[in-house]
Amino acid sequence: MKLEGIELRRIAMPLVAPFRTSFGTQTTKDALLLRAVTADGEGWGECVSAAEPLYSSEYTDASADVLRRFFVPAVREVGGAKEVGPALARFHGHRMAKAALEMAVLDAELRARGMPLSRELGAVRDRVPCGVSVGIMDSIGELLDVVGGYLDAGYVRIKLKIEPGWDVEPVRAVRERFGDEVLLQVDANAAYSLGDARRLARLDAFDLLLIEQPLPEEDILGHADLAGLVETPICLDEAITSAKAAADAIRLGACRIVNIKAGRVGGYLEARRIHDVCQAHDVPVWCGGMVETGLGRAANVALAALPWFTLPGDTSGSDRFYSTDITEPFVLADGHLPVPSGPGLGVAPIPETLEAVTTSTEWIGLR
Ligand code: OSB
Ligand code: MG
Repeated sequence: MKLEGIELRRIAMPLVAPFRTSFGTQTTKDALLLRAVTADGEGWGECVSAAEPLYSSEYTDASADVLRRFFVPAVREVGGAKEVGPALARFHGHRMAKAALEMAVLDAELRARGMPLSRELGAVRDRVPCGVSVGIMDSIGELLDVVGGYLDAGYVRIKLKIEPGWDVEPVRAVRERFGDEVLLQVDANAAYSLGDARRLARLDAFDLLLIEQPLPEEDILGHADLAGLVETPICLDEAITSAKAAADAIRLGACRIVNIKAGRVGGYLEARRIHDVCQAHDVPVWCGGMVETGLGRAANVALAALPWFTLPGDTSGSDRFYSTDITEPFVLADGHLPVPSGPGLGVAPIPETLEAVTTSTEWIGLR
């Protein structure tokens, strides 16, 4: 495989409804797509960084900048996706940009080989059960309406975003309305401190699957301490930046469950290594989401089909966020999404739809 160049493409897509988390409210998706062009065809990557550095230190303009200045030139000679990570290893951070570049090269390579991403990663399922991430609402009544709609749509697991002041009461209300059978979990996006342990322990009464990332990204030991103060399993998201970070967090007792997001950890190949590390330690994993378009969604569904993804992921249907996706939409059937079976991602942007949401393009030639 020889890379001829990478196209960077910025797109803007409205969300069907504002998505509020403890770190902010998102109303549009301002995304960066990569198109890897090779002599044998092309491949697509999606960078999951957001417009502002609120979830992590990365943000879209910075991802585009580091790609054009450093990462794309550094992969000029790579012969395949496996070489992308090593070629970028000397550069610190910017894992979302690294992941997007690796994804584009991987898609191009697999398409050329006629190999589906799911099979390349080691998937064992042809469909995956789907959960949905539910934002913070203005009222409990509104929350119950939204959760009821998702349950009617077939979602098999509900994740409630929480923050101080929006935690015990919404969880109680959802349990009271929809019953104890619903698989339910919460995600704090680092909004708490160890001093909130007694508050978080009140969630133990509601039989939650997990509490996701209650404390700041760097606070591994804090999570280990918190794990001794609450019964609900702690799951880490932001803190798990690599397979090594996952192994360390597990050894320190900071988490009993891991959320795997390929973008956060530098790519789908590192995501698979985290899957393997967690399986070796008997720590369940599930596939997180970053409000992806159909491109990232396709790759997430492929990843979620690996054997140790034993909990439903944030692999919701396209219509969770978008009225029109840039690929054929992912549509829930009986609470599941089908794993694409075509080569590479198995999906590609629909040219007219992509054009309609594109705000700029830039070609970085390598020959
Ligand atoms: O913490 O899991 C998170 C979305 C954006 C940034 C961070 C997170 C999320 C989600 C998942 O909750 C949303 C999705 O389904 O893509
Ligand atoms: Mg999270």
